[in-house]
Amino acid sequence: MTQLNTLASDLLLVIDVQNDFCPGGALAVPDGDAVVPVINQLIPQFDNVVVTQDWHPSGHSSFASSHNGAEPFSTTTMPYGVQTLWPDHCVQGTSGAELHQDLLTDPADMIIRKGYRTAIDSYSAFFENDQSTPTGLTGYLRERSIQRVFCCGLATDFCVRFSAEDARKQGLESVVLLDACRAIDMDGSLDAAMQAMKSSGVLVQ
Ligand code: VGL
Ligand code: ZN
Repeated sequence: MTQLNTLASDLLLVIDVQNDFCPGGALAVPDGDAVVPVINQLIPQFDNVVVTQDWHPSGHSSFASSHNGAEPFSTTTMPYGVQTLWPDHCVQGTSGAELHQDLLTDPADMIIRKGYRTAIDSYSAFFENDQSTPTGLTGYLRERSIQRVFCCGLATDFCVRFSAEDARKQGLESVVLLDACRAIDMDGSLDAAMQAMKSSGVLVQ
């Protein structure tokens, strides 16, 4: 079990541990539910815990089904850049959007939802994919005097990656706990994520 020496100014950021990202879900991450017991051991080690929830309206622009003839896992160009198109997932109010039922979320201070604007996807817990629309998490963490963010959850190469990088951009220390993450790993996305996180000063351990 991972035993960390945490400080009162540390935060555990638990990213998108939702049914649709677990085996049997609409956008299943291989072995995704294996993170649940690991994260459940981490939660009691932190004074501050924030959980994120991918939370899309039906017909969201990141869904392949919203683009004529597009296949899931292809890409398109949005006004804010290249966007991967996904199977419909984490639709607001569906069981797929619910957090995994075994995740011990009671100690969480806040559950932050993201990706709820139809026209724009949001991987990061801090900014949507235009890299300028804030979720409000930076202000919340600043007011709570958080200095270091430990990231875990799903998926390593998308929402964990961009959350960890944005934490650095907000002047926070950023750590990714790999054994508490699982990756989608399409087209080399995991290698790319590892490179990008390390070169932006994220501690990957
Ligand atoms: C995610 C793809 C689409 C994630 C969310 O949680 O990593 N990936 N939406
Ligand atoms: Zn999503």
